[in-house]
Amino acid sequence: MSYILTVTLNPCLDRTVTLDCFSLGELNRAIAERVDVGGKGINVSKVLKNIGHPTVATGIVFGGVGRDILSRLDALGIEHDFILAEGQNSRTNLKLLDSSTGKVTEIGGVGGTADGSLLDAFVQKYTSLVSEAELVVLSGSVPCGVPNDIYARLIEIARGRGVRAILDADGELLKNGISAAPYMIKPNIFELRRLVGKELCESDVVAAARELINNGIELCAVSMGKDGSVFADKNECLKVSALKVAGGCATGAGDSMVAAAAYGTVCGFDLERLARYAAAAGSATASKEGTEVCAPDEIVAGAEMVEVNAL
Ligand code: TA6
Repeated sequence: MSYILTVTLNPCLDRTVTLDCFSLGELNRAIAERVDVGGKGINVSKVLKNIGHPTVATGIVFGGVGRDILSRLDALGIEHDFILAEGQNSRTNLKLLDSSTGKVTEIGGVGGTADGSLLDAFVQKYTSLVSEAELVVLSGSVPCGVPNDIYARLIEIARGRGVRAILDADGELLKNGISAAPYMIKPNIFELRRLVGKELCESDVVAAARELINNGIELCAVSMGKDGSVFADKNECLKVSALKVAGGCATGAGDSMVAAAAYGTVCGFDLERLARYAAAAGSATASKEGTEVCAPDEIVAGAEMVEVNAL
């Protein structure tokens, strides 16, 4: 049976530490702490697993932390096929949640370095896995040593095998990836601002999304947190509201949007249904602790509650 392949070149352990009130430069005592396996592509696979849709996670992991990541994927029942490199460690990302403000301060850890032979081994594995996939999600940052045109290269390999690609990246990785015209991209508002090089009001977001559609992207989604999201294809452009959530940690919300969009794509959803599912998935995950992700019944229920307006 085919599957949605997710690529996480720089997976991580997400350590979320909850504080009463974060005081910079002082001793802060945690009131709660949890560790989740993370990385954008892995978070996408978590949601697809919850939905019950076949998924395989691949990428590169390093050392003992890497083995911990793989054992956590086993515990979640997520099928995976990573390159495991010794001598370094995959990163641990720290998220400090200040419960007095709800704000999360993130500190991205230092991971391993993927030199030429290690990256070649991954590309060889990827080429084999993507040949059997129905769709591929390329997501997140990359380790030191990986060139910033890697996603463009992986998109071309997928296209050569008739497989559509969804890209969720930032900076040069996103810019170079767009040049390979993936099927869909999902920048958040900050990533889109960096891509176009200017501040963006909502009408600017719509114009930027439409410009990307005119340049070969078939579906552009822009996530804007509590301000909702915009979904554009060559026929229409929709603004979707975000559901109000109490508490939780927004980490992984964008990944859940990507997962629901990937699911909607392979299921042949129209734009509105895909957008509703994606927005509901993002809102549901934002209500969870750490990088816990949404459940299918939350997606279906939330999809009926979000507001959709044609722009
Ligand atoms: O979107 C949430 C998340 O996947 C977390 O796991 C967090 O560690 C971060 O994104 C990793 O993103 P990056 O772009 O650094 O690969």
